[in-house]
Amino acid sequence: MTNELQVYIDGKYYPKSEAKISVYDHGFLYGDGVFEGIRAYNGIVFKLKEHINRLYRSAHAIMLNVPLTKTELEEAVINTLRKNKMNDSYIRLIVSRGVGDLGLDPRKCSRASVIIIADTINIKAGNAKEVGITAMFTWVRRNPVDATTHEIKSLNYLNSILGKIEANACGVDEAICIEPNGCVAEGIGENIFIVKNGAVLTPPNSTGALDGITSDVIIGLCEKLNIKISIANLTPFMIFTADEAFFTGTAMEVVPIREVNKRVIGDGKPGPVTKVLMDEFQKVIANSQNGIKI
Ligand code: PXG
Repeated sequence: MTNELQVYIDGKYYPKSEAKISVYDHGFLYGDGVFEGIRAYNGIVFKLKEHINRLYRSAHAIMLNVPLTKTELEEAVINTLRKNKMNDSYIRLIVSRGVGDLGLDPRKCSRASVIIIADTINIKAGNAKEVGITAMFTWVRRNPVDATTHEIKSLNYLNSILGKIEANACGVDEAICIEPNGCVAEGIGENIFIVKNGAVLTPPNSTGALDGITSDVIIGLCEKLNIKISIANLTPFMIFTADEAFFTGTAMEVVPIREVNKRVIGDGKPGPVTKVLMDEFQKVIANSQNGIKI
């Protein structure tokens, strides 16, 4: 069993088959906790500080005390990768409210738990980057900003899962989520962008979309490359009639969208601006300097 993945739970490592948390953990009982999905490429954890900062913002919003400092958390992520001898990985960092009783009151949970899973990244996307994926607007509205907004990366992802169930049932690759006012928010675990007349547009976080780390890189790249970039409310009509559309996220990176609710986007092929941004994103990964070598 020496080759088993080692999972970090509260300062100790457990083989994957023995890495367990209590059924009384409020993360399990109520989705009460926060998480991050992080990638390591060739020995560097991509945007680790940004992910840890976002985790802390999510925790702050739900009044969850992370039991480690940001530096300790960074070290714990790096050490988990070292322990597993992993240079390329998909890392799941979780801070759960911890063990309480069966009531909702988080005061019963005396200590939050930190869990770090460093797994291999399994890109099932096939040739999605070359041909694009299909998407659909789902009937499931995004969690409103005055509810369990997706600005908080909480353990409560049922909203996204409902979107995915709908996409699966319709034979479509990914769901796009609309916020309660009717504007487009994001994918189920990706931010969304369109290109219209050479300009790039993406919705504001006030639609309840997550402040994506990949999307921040893309916005920065547009600025660097002198591509006009606007943060603007997007309607479903604007998506249908876009010249190009794409998703961004840690897991899928940048992926073109070729069809939305059976409307072909542009000419149905990855467009020129999308292609430039996909290439430039790969360069950012390759030149990534802000990581600690694993
Ligand atoms: N919006 C939401 C709601 C997300 O959960 C993104 C956007 C993209 O953000 P980043 O920072 O990754 O560019 C996410 C990302 C997966 C997966 O395996 C992805 C996410 C969560 C759970 C699973 O694709 N989050």
